[in-house]
Amino acid sequence: MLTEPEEIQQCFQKMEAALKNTKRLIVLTHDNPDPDAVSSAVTLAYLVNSKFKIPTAVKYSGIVGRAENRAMIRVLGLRVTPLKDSDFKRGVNFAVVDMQPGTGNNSLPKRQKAVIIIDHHPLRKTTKADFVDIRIDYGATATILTEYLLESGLEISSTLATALSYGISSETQDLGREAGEKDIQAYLALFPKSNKKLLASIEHPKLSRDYFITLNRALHHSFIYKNAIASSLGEIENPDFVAFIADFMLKVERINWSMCIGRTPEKIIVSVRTTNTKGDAGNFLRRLIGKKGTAGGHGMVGGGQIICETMEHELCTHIEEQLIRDFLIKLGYREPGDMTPLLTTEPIHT
Ligand SMILES: [Mn+2]
Repeated sequence: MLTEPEEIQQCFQKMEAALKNTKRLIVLTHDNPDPDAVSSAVTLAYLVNSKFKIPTAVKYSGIVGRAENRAMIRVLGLRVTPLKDSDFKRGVNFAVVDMQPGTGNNSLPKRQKAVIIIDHHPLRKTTKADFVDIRIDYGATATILTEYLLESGLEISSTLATALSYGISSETQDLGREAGEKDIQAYLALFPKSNKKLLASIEHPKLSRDYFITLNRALHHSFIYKNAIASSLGEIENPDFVAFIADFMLKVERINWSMCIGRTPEKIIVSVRTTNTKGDAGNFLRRLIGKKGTAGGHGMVGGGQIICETMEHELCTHIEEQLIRDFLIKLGYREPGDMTPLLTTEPIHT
């Protein structure tokens, strides 16, 4: 069952109150936004604009790297643009979706408070806004926004329905990962309104040659130890590749835990995935990264980053190797010395 209409109506009232001094609202996603973040942001922007007559814009930092995510923005013609310094003006307020300020995965400056926060990650102690809606039992933030949209009485365009459908399905790996009844119901409600042809073209995009080059590198730099796989990509241009490889390597038979590390000029980026529904990947990664950086996530998905702009190359490499060792130790392996290359030609005995 979806959330009771009365409850959603109360959310609208609180949201309207939170926006009373807002002349213009910028809806900000986390950095390098994924389909859950983008679809949630465009839906919130539409709701606020249509219901409360406040001009809105959707902004992000970082890059949209994954081919599917780029395709989604392109084929649906979604208006999302990079956040600029000039966006910070008097009367302009911020809403954030699919993230919470101070997590390390977003570019909302410390001095800028958000008036609205809508998210499905665990509530942080520091999270404060005039309107906060955090539902950690939801597989996707897009599910929360779908409930809002369904209850708003506004027209649901096929563009929004398609974006939200893809937001939910990609975030939950086709409703298989961390999806609950609400995610399924929201997806079903959107299904008749979504454009299947566009959805298919988003899900099966053309891939750049750079994709194959990085994939090749990932295949050659992936190592297996018992039920765990670790992939080290070195320097990458597209930060999204780290999460993609972490997901992809979980497909290897007998593997239950996957970690991928890559490095941009600014950050070491780490993704952890597990098939263990009680794996608590977000906390797992937070403990793994510790004070070196920031991390978050949910049960089967974790992401983190370590700022490395001013670090020597060797130190970065050392940190990455240490992370892989700690990853295995945290999984309970005492002597994680010999990892087998994924592409070994030797028969593997397990
Ligand atoms: Mn999400």
